Amino acid sequence: MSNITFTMIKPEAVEAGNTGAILNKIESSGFRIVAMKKVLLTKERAGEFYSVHKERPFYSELVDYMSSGPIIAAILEKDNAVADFRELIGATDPSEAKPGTIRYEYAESKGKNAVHGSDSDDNAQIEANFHFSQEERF
Ligand code: DAT
Ligand code: MG
Repeated sequence: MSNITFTMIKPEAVEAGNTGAILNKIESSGFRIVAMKKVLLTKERAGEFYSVHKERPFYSELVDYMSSGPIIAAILEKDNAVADFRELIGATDPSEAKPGTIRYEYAESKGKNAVHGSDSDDNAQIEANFHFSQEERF
């Protein structure tokens, strides 16, 4: 059965002009773009999105970074979308990401790691709903 995941292309990758290359990799890996937009998150919105991490030491750095420039937010559809997308993006720390993964190719550091990917089907739904209404999905 086809299901969804949620992704963001993060500020450093958008700023570096890697949006097209990353979207090409996503589509050529079999993901269908259901919804997509470019958006500048306020600190408040970024903080809400990452609220599960609010007790972690890197939380304020993460919120500052994710609100520092525009991101591309998208809902992606594929069989086994969540797990397959985590495989495509690679490890959180790009120095541990496998060659060929998006983070291996485009991430700058563990914090500035080019892309977000949902970690479960439940979180994919929550994150997709955070950014998109039903009317924005095709
Ligand atoms: P992932 O994005 O691979 O799911 P995560 O959910 O553990 O990783 O963390 C969310 C984001 O927070 C991650 O993409 C980058 C940032 N981050 C995680 N660990 C970090 C650390 N030790 N130092 C700085 N930023 C970190
Ligand atoms: Mg995560």
